[in-house]
Amino acid sequence: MSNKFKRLTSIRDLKLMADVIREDIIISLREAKSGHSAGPLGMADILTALYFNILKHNPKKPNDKNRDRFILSNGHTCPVLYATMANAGYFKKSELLTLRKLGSRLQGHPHRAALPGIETTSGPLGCGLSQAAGMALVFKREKTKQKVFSIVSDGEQNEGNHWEAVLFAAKEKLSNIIAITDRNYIQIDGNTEDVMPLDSLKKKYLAFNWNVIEINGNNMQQLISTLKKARNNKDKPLMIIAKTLPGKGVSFMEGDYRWHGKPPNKDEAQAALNDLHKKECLERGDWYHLHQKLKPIHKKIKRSKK
Ligand SMILES: Cc1ncc(C[n+]2csc(CCOP(=O)(O)OP(=O)(O)O)c2C)c(N)n1
Ligand SMILES: [Mg+2]
Repeated sequence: MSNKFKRLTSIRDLKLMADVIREDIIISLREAKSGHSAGPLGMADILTALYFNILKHNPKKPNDKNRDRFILSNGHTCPVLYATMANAGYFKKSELLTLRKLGSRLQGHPHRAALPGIETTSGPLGCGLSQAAGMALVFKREKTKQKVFSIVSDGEQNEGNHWEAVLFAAKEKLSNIIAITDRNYIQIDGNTEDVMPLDSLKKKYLAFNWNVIEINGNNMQQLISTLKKARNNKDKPLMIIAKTLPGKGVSFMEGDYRWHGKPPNKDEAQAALNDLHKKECLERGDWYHLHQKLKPIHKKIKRSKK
């Protein structure tokens, strides 16, 4: 199975898509008036790399037997998953404005049966890697080629059952698991190293008999080259420790754990969008492209104010 959607191959296009996704996260959270800001913004580059370049998937056939699996274990960060899936073509972008509304398919934590393309229901932390390991074991036994990608957060590694899955995957030599830790050093009410120190995560995974790579999870070039190589991972499961900046792109959210579970209000959302646009201008100097991109976004903002 090949990627049946607009696969983005240039780093520049992938970075632009990640910024569109950040904007969509802000707009959907503003509309929902509840939800998580920091983690999703920090993870936008990882999700973009996966859904627009790395994963074998088909948004029009979400149940295709041969698709790679993607498990979002830290379910509270689903605004980034929904924004990515909408941009990839799983559903219309206008549906992003239904985030967390009664009866919406886009609940505050992902609900597998509600939305085609969501592989597992998540929210209770620490469960995703076990689910990924179960899938990976089946694929290994059936000698099929799919990979199981799973994002786990750093805060959720406070959960004991996460480490049971780490032991199990190593025992079964599940080299078809490509796990990614969103290493943003924050959790619900503090910095990870104050609440429950985790470092050195690298040494821990090596001791548990995993392959380990450490990268900057906000560097698109590194993400793409690492994830491409990861498809050839051998002998042991792989943990990519991706250091990310929580709140990435929004100056007043960056690095601040108080934005873990808080949405922007109307003024904050506008300031956040201004920040994201300013960053694009400074980094790329591409005013024309930016201008074109702003039109639909502004339409959406108007709609969400009604
Ligand atoms: C089993 C379980 N315990 C507690 C929670 C409540 N909870 C929700 S998010 C969170 C913090 C997790 O840390 P992390 O995912 O690193 O936060 P982020 O980086 O997204 O700010 C906690 C404790 C939960 N969802 N599941
Ligand atoms: Mg975290």
